[in-house]
Amino acid sequence: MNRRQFSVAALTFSAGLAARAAPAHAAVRRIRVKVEPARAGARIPSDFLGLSYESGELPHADFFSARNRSMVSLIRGLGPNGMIRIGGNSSERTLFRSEGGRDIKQPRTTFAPADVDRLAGFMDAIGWKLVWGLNLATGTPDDAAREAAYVMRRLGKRLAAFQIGNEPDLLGGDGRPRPNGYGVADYLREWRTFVSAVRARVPDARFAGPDVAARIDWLKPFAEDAAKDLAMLTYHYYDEGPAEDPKVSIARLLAPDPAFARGLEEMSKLARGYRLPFRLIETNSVYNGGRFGVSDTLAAGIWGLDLMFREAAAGSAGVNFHAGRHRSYSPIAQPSPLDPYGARPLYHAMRLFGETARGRMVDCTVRADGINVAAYACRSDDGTIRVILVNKDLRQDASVILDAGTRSARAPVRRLTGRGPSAIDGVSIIDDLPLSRSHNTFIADVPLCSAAVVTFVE
Ligand code: BDP
Repeated sequence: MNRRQFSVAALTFSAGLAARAAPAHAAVRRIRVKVEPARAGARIPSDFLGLSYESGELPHADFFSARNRSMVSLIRGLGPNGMIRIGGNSSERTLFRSEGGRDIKQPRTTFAPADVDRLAGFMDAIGWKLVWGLNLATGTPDDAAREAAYVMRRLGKRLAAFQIGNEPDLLGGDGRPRPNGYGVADYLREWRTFVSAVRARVPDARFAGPDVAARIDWLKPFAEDAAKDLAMLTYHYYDEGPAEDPKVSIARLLAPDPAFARGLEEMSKLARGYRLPFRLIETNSVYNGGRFGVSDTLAAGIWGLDLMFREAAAGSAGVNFHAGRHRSYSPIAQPSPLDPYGARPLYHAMRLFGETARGRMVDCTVRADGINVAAYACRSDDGTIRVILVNKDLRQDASVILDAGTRSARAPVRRLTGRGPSAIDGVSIIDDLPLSRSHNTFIADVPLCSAAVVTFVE
């Protein structure tokens, strides 16, 4: 399976949706949600939230810098713990130029010790952990070892793991850095060489991988061989793409993607089997940088909120949204070069997740025939139950009959909302009137393309 096959699956599915398109804005739909607070699932790690950035950003003096105050304060606004991952396609083209570094033509970006020092200041300012991607495609094991040694020296206390290569399942093919047919066995062979070189200089280095774009089937052979060296298993996911494809749309983004569901189930099963955490270390709505009018809208925020809770419910250790100063899918972006960084709808989704996802996920079932609504619940260690209702439908408002399994009489509501699915500005988290109990249930209205978090304090 590769990216193209992912896209084909999504395409077929949305064609099906169009065929049974309802008239615009049908009536409110009643659905039922039932929470079982005693049936606890996965614990949500405090560093679940994450951002992913290109290594190519490292040489830009104004980016990863403690002086980039607007970005620092937005990241801090997401919570005291989280994970920054540095890697992406550009990590396969960068070279660390320490004293004595090779001067080769191939990598397009070089970065220096001073860039790593500046990043260390930035990381201290935000207080998050770090995952660092090393160049497998165009670098040597020796380059990687020198780079790792310096990164460890400056960022060791924050470093969760190194990764070796970005999306190695896409490395092989015509015009690519590896021959056609490059498979997981080839990758593992190279991976081992890199691990040995890095360990020779950084004996206690920890690794994460394999960072696949789509080949979830690489995970098993990889874990089988590498588990003892791994801090976590990682994979990537983009819902739609490429960005230039005219078919990319909000409707397709919000439609369920069965391939994602299968991948997540597989990851979760495998990680449990190897007793390793797993993390969606790079994701976003539309690959090739995102699509303006889709990736920067309320709909993308709703998509991202749903994705995070699905991952949490499946036992994932976290989600890193891929970002960059001008990319349309970036949760934090700079509207134009001299502006401070600002929050996009996806950022508000991350913030709402951070405020809500406490303790453990608990069982929550939704009966929502014919409407695209998801529901999740978690129970914090003090017993507070929070229910997350995500209406991904573009045509129907939902009226949720909610049985939260608690004795609370009143339940405050917070919403992620805006002026409509394609809203870019004015998307925010708002407090709404509390719900009151009637018999054993609460009724929560969740308009199309919005989300509500209902909190039950016993
Ligand atoms: C991913 C790459 C990342 C890209 C992103 C995209 O890892 O470097 O920036 O796709 O296409 O596959 O937006």
